Amino acid sequence: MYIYDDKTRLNAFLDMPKGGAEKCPLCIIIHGFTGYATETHIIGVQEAMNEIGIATLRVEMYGHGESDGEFRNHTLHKWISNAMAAFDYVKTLDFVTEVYLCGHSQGGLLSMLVAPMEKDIVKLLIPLSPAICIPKGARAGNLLGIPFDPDHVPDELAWDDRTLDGKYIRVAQTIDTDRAIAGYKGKVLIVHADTDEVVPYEDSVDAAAKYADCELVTIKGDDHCYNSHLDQVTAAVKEFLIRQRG
Ligand code: FER
Repeated sequence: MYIYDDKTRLNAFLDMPKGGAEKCPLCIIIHGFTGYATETHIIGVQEAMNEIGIATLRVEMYGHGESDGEFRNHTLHKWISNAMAAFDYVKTLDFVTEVYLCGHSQGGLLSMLVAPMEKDIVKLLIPLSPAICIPKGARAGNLLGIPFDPDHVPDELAWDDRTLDGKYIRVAQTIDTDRAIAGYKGKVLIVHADTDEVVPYEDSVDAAAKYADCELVTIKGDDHCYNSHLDQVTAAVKEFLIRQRG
């Protein structure tokens, strides 16, 4: 199925709880930078939620997966707009009793930024290995291990076989994660591996302490996408959701 953010077509997957349900909560799930909705760790979280009676809406953001847009032109502002379009869609679904928001890495950062914007309806927030380092790195002049002058942002960032327009950096420099954290008073679960090779685990420890009501689950000895212990991630997510629902 597709969700439209004005003329941008976003590819999305709506999955209902196992065994069906007339009315149920729904969790929006967002992938990370260069990611997509059918990655193993995204499907793992989706299936875990469907198992315990929660519908999921996995949405592919601008320039990612089968959605419109070029990767090189994506920015966090476009992703924020895309996520809000997903909220508009969810608000039209009569079967939805409560809305949760979950994202991995850049999608985890996005979930943290959008939660305060939609705080009247986001009942639970679940950032997975959130890439809090992106705004920090954009301001400090280092993203993806590539150094640049943050006061004279380059036209593009190039690595491997990919390029990212400089506007990604210009936008990321403006993102205020602390303000987003302060603006969301609902319950939060952060899950992060302590040996994440891409996004610093310590940023999640700091964020968890700053949130009004946050639990941090540390996955020991795993990588950014939980290739060793995805089962521990899905168990933590399920346990949190079951406990919150009572
Ligand atoms: C970076 C570190 C992490 C970065 C992006 C990420 C663009 C995102 C990772 C992900 O979403 O998986 O320096 O720069």
